[in-house]
Amino acid sequence: MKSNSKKQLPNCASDEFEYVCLGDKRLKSRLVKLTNHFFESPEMPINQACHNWAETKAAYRFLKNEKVNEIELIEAHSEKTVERAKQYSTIIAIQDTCYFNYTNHKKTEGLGLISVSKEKNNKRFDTNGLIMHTSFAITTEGLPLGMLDQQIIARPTLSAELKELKKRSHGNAVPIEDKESYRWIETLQNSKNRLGNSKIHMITECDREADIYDFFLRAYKLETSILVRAKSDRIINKTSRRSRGPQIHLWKHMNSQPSQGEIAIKIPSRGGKPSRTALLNLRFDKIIFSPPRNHLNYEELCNLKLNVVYVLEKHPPKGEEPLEWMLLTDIDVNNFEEAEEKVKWYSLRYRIETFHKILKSGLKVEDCRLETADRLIRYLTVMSVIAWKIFWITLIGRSNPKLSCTKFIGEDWKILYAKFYHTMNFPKKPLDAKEAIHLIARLGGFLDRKSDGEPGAITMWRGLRRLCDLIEGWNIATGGDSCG
Ligand SMILES: [Mn+2]
Repeated sequence: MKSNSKKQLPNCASDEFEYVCLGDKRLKSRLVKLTNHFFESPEMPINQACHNWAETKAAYRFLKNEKVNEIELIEAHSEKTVERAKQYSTIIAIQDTCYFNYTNHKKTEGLGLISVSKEKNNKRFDTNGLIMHTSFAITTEGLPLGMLDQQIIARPTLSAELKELKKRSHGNAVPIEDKESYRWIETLQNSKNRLGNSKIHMITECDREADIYDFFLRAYKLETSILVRAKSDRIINKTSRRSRGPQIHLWKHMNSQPSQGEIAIKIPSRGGKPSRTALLNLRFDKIIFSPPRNHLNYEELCNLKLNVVYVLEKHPPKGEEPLEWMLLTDIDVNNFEEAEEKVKWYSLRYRIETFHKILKSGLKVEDCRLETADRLIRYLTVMSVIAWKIFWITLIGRSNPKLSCTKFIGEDWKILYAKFYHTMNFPKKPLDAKEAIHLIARLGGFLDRKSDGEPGAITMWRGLRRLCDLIEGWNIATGGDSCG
């Protein structure tokens, strides 16, 4: 007898937690159930995703359980990420921070401050929520492999003393371990550890927030590669620490280098602006990067040798800022091709922004009403794995169009086939990834015209949800017999 309960998608999201222990079998099987419920109905509130009251209660109990340590969940998932990464010689680990706003959830305890702004009447307005910092691994083609590390925290309030010290020294006199920016370094270290002694070349890629001397220094000590967009126009190539000679600033220096050629970069649509292809002038050089003068350990710190790749858009569209990236890396850049490669890699950084967008606009995690920050943190961890999985399915058809779709929907491709082709005469060979993904996306509203390009992640999860309904309907109609 087969039950009529909702069928899980094969190769479902809970596979990611295969290596979790939690010290308790029942706790683990609850995690598996809950993950699959959330994956099947990712945009639904917990009670709706869980189908019935007993399941809902069990889910809430799980999220409340102090034995459920989110670090353990991430470690288990990252082991899977590393398994996937092993097929590639080089991977990019994108680090970025995402802020979840729970200000309107007045009853939620333990949240931290995200930002402070002034309202029109000059009253202070606090935004409360959680801060999530992730190392998100992708291939050099942009396929998301999963997370290598993640920290979700409620920002602690700074002591008055530390606040004062920070203010006086522009942040430099505070030990890096006490600064919020330490999360970049910690995540770098964790990601590196997770890869263990595998031969994978990991390049950690960060936006301007990570333009911190201590971050470059740690990467140097860990012998791990980084690619960071520069923020500060620091003095470079100092001949000595006490030098009084002319000072060279990074931007001026790079602008005085001859252009080595042009490259074209596709900029995805953003904030209502259409996507466009930007034509960039490319320059590169080697520089010496010194520690900041007011650094706590200034005297003991070494100069770092870095490579700079600088691109500037030649003719930006009217009214638009030219695209400009000043990229700092510890990877050798000796010719145009090597410089171009770094720019291509950096242009994939928005993958992590899409990941955040899936969590916020797709999975609507900011609508979740749990009573404490700890529970929200566990919830966000599970949802991050689900968001990655949806993203992965969306893109696998692009990077690997000939892959068999059984890799992600098992034998259920036949249900998809029957739905669209109105026949039960299935071809011997399962659909390939690209075709299956287009069909799933069409269930989610994708029109699949020539001009539509490839379906996005949000359309994909809508389609996946409808596929789950189709599978369920199929099971009810056939008494649970799969069509294979
Ligand atoms: Mn950022």
